[in-house]
Amino acid sequence: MSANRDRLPPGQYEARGWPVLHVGGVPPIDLATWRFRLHGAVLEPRTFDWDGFRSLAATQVHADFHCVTKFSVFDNDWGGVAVRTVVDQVRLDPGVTHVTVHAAEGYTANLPLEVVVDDDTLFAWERNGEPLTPEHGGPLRLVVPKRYAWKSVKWATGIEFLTHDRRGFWEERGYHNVADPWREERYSYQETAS
Ligand SMILES: Nc1nc2c(c(=O)[nH]1)N[C@H]1C(S)=C(S)[C@@H](COP(=O)(O)O)O[C@H]1N2
Ligand SMILES: [Mo]
Repeated sequence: MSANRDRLPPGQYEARGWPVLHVGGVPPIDLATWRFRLHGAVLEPRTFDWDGFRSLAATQVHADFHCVTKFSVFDNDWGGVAVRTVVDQVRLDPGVTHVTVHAAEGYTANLPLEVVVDDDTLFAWERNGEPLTPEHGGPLRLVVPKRYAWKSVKWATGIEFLTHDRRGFWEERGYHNVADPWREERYSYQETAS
């Protein structure tokens, strides 16, 4: 299928189905006590409960998904809230350049602010019309189609706004800070000094 080959970033293959991949176990999450925090370099931090978060304007994104371990999953229909919409709920300090997205049990990923608020990024609660299952990051995960999927943080608990870059869980452990699959930015040793 040559049309699909054009959609595969270098070194990737199309997965059958939707693999599950994460470090550690699936964290137990109770929607009654679930919270999502916007904090760090903001005028006033905000905390959402599940109903409050779900009342934000919803959106849909159609996108492929690329894991650094080389599987890609085509044609995901994600439903959730645009990251832009979430970020707009707080007033950022003028110096904000990056974010850390936090997850249950200490997993994190870092992204430049302009990347995390791109048109195709969202906090998703649904894929292909079905609620996200716990093993795929339910109730809420980040989706960043233009980056390797380790940045698509499952079980997201909040955004920390930063005035400098700070490497996340895998970025500290040898993965590339940028992680663009089309440039095959898998490992930190590929990073050029700038
Ligand atoms: N909280 C958390 N999010 C995570 C991970 C993780 O270990 N913990 N693994 C990442 C990796 S490496 C990938 S490939 C995707 C896998 O998502 P999936 O299991 O829904 O396919 O989740 C990402 N998000
Ligand atoms: Mo991954």
